[in-house]
Order: sequence, then structure tokens, then C-alpha cells
Amino acid sequence: MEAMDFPENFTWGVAAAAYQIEGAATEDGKGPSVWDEFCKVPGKVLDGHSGEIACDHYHRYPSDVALMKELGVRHYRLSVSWPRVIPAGTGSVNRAGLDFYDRLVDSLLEAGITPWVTLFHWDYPLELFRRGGWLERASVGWFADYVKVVVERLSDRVSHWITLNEPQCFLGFGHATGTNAPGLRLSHAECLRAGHHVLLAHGRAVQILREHAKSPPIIGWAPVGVVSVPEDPENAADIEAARRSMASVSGGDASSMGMPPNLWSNTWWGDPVVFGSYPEDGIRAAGDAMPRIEAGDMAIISQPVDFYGANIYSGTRYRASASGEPVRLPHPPHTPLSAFKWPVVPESLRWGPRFLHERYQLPVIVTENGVSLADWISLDGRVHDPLRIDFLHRYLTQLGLAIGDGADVRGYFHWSILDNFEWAEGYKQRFGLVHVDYETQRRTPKDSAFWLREVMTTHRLPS
Ligand code: IFM
Repeated sequence: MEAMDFPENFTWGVAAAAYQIEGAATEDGKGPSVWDEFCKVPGKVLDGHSGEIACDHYHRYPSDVALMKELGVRHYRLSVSWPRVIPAGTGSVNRAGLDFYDRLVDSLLEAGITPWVTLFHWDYPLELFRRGGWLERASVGWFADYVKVVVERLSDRVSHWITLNEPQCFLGFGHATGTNAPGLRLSHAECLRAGHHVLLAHGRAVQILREHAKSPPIIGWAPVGVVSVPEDPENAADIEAARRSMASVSGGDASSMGMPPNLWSNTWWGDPVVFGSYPEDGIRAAGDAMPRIEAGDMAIISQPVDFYGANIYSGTRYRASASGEPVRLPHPPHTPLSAFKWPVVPESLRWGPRFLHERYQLPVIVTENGVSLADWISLDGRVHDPLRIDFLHRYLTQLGLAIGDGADVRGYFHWSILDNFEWAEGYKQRFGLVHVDYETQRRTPKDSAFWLREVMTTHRLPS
């Protein structure tokens, strides 16, 4: 491979989320979230793991921030835990919880690291779930009130905001298949109703940010990028087939994951946010399950955003049939798999951002990308993860090609800075650039962390 330069103003960063790293699940007045509760249900999370201690980042954030600085990190995507800030989800604010984020933001800024704050990354307040959760239209107002509290406290220093992380997952796995918290198996209509409220919550969060932020906000969101790639990247018909598949609600094949139609797609979520309308094919697929849309809803949902985030890990190959229809192809038998058994498809980082940019005409930021591997500390005390370096090299090369194709891609956040609590998979999946020994909480940067430091600081992929 040849060396490849990225634009000087390209944003390189790393990401993590509150429940996955903070721990301190019951400390300093934090309220329970649906994840705290779900982890207590036998059989739901691998080996009974939970985020109770996780990486103990709540207490160790000063040294974690110092480590990030040492590893050349200039941008860090964190999430705020709603029940840490408002224990019951609405009402009294927990000063100690808010103070934690205040201190975290200050130490990041002191270390020269720009915070990118995600307002919701799955740890929904348990109290509000008991009052109906996302199924209730009132959830939109509950979320807006919480967002206002965070924005009023942090926006004098934070200007980069992400409203929600992956509605496809917290609804699809949390409310349809029941494999994630809160473990519901709702009907199609109920899932789409909850989804409509989630979209309204996103729109209200954008409005609150624009009205109340003390420094000009740069706002986006972070859905899953459900990616289709052309089998032959030189074949115009295959490219068009992949483009069409990514823009269809069935392209992601929700049914293969046990989800009702629409949930595992780009457009069911992205079209309302950017165009202010649900996609026609999704409306047909929803049929009687279509949510009730009140006057003004679509205007709230489609508040202008500054970038389109996408969390991209893999992709599916498509070719064009003789009549140009997209034909979904199985992964070739030689396709490498991560420890999670996710197919490694580097081309997803070219075609995903490119097609999303073409459709939505917004700057795209890869808000997550990374790989879970079976990393361990070697006898020499280091963590050698050549496969992650290879993964990064391949994926980032494709991202560079997307930019070369003319896609307006502005940034890349690596998931994750630390090994952490990987939801229903517990601590089995290690996505970090930094190895965490969960017994001792010792952090050991992996070889990939030093490799990525070089890329992030030079804006150049080596040959
Ligand atoms: O760990 C998750 C993250 O919380 C959301 N996106 C995917 C990651 C890896 O599964």
C-alpha cells in the first residue's frame, strides 16, 4: 500500500460511552438505568457481568485523560449518563453527577483534547422506563429537559454535540429482539411508535442546543451506518445497486436479526432527520404499524444538523442483476472475522460515508469504527495487536478513497479508547486501543494505539 495523506483539518478522535467505562453505578447519587437493571437478570449478560465497576473511569478519569494525551488524542467522544445527572430521569438534578462531567470536560480541555458530547448512549433512566419509556410521547419532553440541564452546564466549554447513539440498536435490540436492555419484545407498531418519539427527542435536543448553547454548537447524531458495498468497485451497475440498497429500508435485512422491517436501515432514521419525511418504501413496509404523526412533528425532527455521524464496522456486498436490481451476496468464505464474528469489510469505510454524503448532502463524520480482538498482555508486558493495525490500515485506506471520490468526510473516531463493557457480551469483547485488566484496572496501550498516534498526529497513513 502507498502512503496516503489526509486533509490537515481532518478530525481524528477516539470514543467511549458512559455506561461502558464509568462504573460507580450507584455512587454520588446516580440513579439506576435500564442497563443496571438488565444486568441483574440471569442469562441476559454474559457471565453475569455488569457496568457496575467497568473501567472505573469515574474515579480514574484524570489518569485516563493523561493517557489519551500521551497517545496523541486531540478529540474524544464521551457520553453523559442521563440518570447520573437526573437520577429519576426528570425532576431533581444530581449536582455531584453534573460536577463529574464538568471536571471531565475541564481536564480534557487542559490536556488539549476537544470533547464531543453524546447526550444519549443507551443508559435510559429506569424510573422513566417504568413510566413507559420511549413508548410514551412524554419521553420527548423528559429528554429535552435533561438536555437543557446538560447544555446549560457544559456548553460554555463544549461545542461539539451528538444527540443520540444508534437508534437502530437501542430500539432494535432493546425493544424488538430483547437481547439488550430494557429487554422488550414489542410489536412492529410499538417499535415504530417508540422510534418516532426517539426521532422527536433528537429534534428537540437540536432545538434546545441552538436556543441555549453558550458557544455556537456543532451538532450531529450517530446512527449505525448500515453499509452496502459494490462487489466490483469499477462496475457502475454494481455501484448503483449498492447505492440503492443502502437507501432502501430492506437493505440492512432487519429480518435476519429478528427485527421487524425498517429498524435496521439508514433511511427510516436518516430521511426524517434530514428530509423531514419517512421514506416511501418504509411507509409501505410499515403498513398498519405506521406511527401516528402529529402536526409539526416532522418539522421538529428535521431541525438542521451540522454533520451526519455514522458508526461503521462492516458491510454487505451487492451486485446488480441483469435488470439492475440489487442482489445481496453472501460474504466470501475467506472473509476475516473479528472476535465478535463480524465480517471485516474495509470497503464499508469507503462506500458507507460516500453514499451517506451523496444522499444527505451533509459532512459525514465516522463517529465509531473499530474491531474486537482477543488481545492479551504478552510476556514482554506489551499488547501486540497486529490484526487491529492491519484492520485500521485497510479501513482507513478505504476512508481515504472516499475522500478522494469527493465525499465530504470530516472525521474519524476510533471505537474505543479503552477495552470496556460490551453490553450483552460483557467484558469478552475487547475493542480498545488500550488494554484494561479488570482485576487491577491497569491500562496497557496496545501496539495499535502507538500506530494510530502516528496517523493522528501526522495525518498520514504509512505505506
Ligand atoms: O460498544 C458498542 C457501542 O456502544 C455502540 N456501537 C457499537 C460498539 C461495538 O459493538
